[in-house]
Amino acid sequence: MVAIHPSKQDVSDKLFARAVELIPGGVNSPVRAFKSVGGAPRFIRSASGATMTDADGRTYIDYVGSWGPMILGHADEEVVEALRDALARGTSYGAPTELEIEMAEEITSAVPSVEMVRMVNSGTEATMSALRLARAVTGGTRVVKFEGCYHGHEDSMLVRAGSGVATLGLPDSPGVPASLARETTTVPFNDARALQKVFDESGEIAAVIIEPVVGNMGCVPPQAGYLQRVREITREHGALLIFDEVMTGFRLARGGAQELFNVAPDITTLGKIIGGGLPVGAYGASREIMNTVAPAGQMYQAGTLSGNPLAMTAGLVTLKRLRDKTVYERLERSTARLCEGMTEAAREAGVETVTNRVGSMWTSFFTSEPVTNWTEATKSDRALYAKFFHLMLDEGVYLAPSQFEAGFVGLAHTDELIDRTIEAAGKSFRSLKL
Ligand code: KE4
Repeated sequence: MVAIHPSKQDVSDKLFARAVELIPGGVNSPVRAFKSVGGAPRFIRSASGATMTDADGRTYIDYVGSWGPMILGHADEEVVEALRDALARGTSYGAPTELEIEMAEEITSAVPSVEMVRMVNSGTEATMSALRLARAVTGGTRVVKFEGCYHGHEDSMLVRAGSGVATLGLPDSPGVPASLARETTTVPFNDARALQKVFDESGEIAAVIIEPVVGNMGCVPPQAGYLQRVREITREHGALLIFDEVMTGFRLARGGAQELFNVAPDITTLGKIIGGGLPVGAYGASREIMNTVAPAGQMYQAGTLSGNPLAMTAGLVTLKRLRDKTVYERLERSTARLCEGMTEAAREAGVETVTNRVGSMWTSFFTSEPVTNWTEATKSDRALYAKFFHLMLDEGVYLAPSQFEAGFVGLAHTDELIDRTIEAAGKSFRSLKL
């Protein structure tokens, strides 16, 4: 595979100039705009396996993977074939299908704590519904989230830590009512005492929502025993524990982070991988909790395209391929190889990095200190990351366009591609020191 590097990115630049006239910021999701790394985004024309090709004909080894879904690789033959067949039967019925039962069987057989599941169309819908469900079941209104964790763009979650961390939340976006933001408390990740303090000081808490392995401040694993402690505290106080596994579900293990760390949440949210790259989300829990959801129960949630046959088709092919447990051993080995190689390349070049990894999720932080929470993550040198990002892009490697995102390795990342990435990283780290 030879990276083609026309002198400039003419076509992408021209497309971006057109896009910004018609789409806010020229993109349909903010992180795609390269704002935190600078420069104009590459417009992608096609992708296959572990690579993507942009509108200027440049091909990149892709470590974003559509932010997680593409664990099999892009345009997987089996997925494409199954979608081709499904298309001929129509694209959406607005009526139940057997595919949705198969998806529910796949999820409930894989995810230990989920006995029943509802399909939705995005991770945001999944977490929004899970929070409403927790409030419906407990009767409480207050929810707790963690600094640096992202759960989609619904109002209750667009809240930053108020003054004095464990106090009332403040809106983190215009349009979020202060009255609603006050119902969300934010505490540091990997600090069980801070969570305990919230319960000691606050009244009825409906839910604690957490990314069990954080991807959205960059990859930050839970410290030993932390998730077990969060489980104990929530159980002691009758608050529901929501594991937001939109990113970690079927990524870290077939049963997600809850299988890996052997901690059973009350509600699980899923997305990304379960749709094989098509729009999808899901939330699941025990029968008792899920029978609260309409039309079985009173908590209302709905969606025109929920359980869409194309998303179910792509998702089912993907999840069935992940039944092979050796998949996760392969991803563990290849991602360890990548991270060890990049860490060594940085060390040899005299660039300070700290790499966090769990399975095939990873982030290299440009810092010399451990990164175990948001405060420590923000100590990373973002300007240096931005330079590294563009040097790697010029070397034909597409990393996450933000220091505060996780990278993903998929089954299509061969040893040859990983070695090319390590070689590109060596050149890029050395260029940083010039
Ligand atoms: P969506 O609504 O974007 O499908 O899912 C929201 C969401 C919920 N929970 C977790 C743990 C997530 O990581 C996400 C979305 N992840 C981001 C990547 N950091 C999606 C990329 C984007 O926003 O464009």
